[in-house]
Amino acid sequence: MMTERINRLNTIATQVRRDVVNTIYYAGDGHPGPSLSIADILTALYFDIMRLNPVDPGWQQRDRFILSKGHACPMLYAVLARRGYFPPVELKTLRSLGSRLQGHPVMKSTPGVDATSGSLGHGISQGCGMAIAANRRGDDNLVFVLTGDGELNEGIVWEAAMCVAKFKLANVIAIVDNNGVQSGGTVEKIGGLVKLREKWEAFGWYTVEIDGHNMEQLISVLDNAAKRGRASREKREGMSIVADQAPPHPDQPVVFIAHTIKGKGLPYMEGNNAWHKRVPTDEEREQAMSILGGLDLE
Ligand SMILES: Cc1ncc(C[n+]2csc(CCOP(=O)(O)OP(=O)(O)O)c2C)c(N)n1
Repeated sequence: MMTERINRLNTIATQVRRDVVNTIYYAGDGHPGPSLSIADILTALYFDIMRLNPVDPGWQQRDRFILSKGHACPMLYAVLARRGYFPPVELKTLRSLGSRLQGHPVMKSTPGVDATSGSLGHGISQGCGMAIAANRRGDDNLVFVLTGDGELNEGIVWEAAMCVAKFKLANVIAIVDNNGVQSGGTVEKIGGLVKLREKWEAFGWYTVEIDGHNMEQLISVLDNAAKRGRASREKREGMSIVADQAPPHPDQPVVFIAHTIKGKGLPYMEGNNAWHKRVPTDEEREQAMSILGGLDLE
């Protein structure tokens, strides 16, 4: 049963990787490396973990997802299309005038997009507001926020992280796409971002390091975090996230530091930052198709 579930999700992750290559190829612009980095995380969320209704994207009880590193939206669009929010063929319109699929996510344009992003740094802050609103309404929906690691150079991230912990927003689940690289080089060299785990812990968050490409691990920890996030404070007591770590305090928000590889899935892109923002040539696209298989955008 578990194997079937993992195999199904891994097949979808491969399909959406293929979609991203095609989408950026047709658009003639976009960010393939940052998108492939988050394929497995988004597949786990949208096809297994989140409470959603693609037929009614504005459903109030839905879980929210904020792609704080908005430049990776080709992957968000691919996942939304395959999940049924709009036809996959529409992915071909990425970045064209009048398209619902702009180069960075726009919540009022695209069905399924919960937050406008692109200017880095704002996702945790947006999530903080959405989580407070859910609590005030008495809803048990969750707010997932995915940030880049280079993005954590933005000061507002830490101000917002402090607020989420202060307001005891256990309904926020953050994931850091910790691929170690940003547009201009390594994250450590550019912003001096070190001791990430200790930083989040110091800001009051329960911090778990995971392999962001291991589907089995992803769904296990995200499932635990989601069940905990929906539970009452009383029931959260003692609910654990991973076997080898003590459970969080019932008031703590959870952050996953997901170790990932930029460009994951295509060996010629993996760890090569030239693919931060670049369009595949005809040959490179063909090569990607032969590695990833699956369906075209139609
Ligand atoms: C406020 C702001 N500053 C700069 C940029 C330009 N920018 C786009 S992507 C990027 C790098 C982001 O790095 P990271 O968060 O590690 O994401 P990844 O490259 O892994 O996708 C930068 C600086 C931006 N979009 N917003």
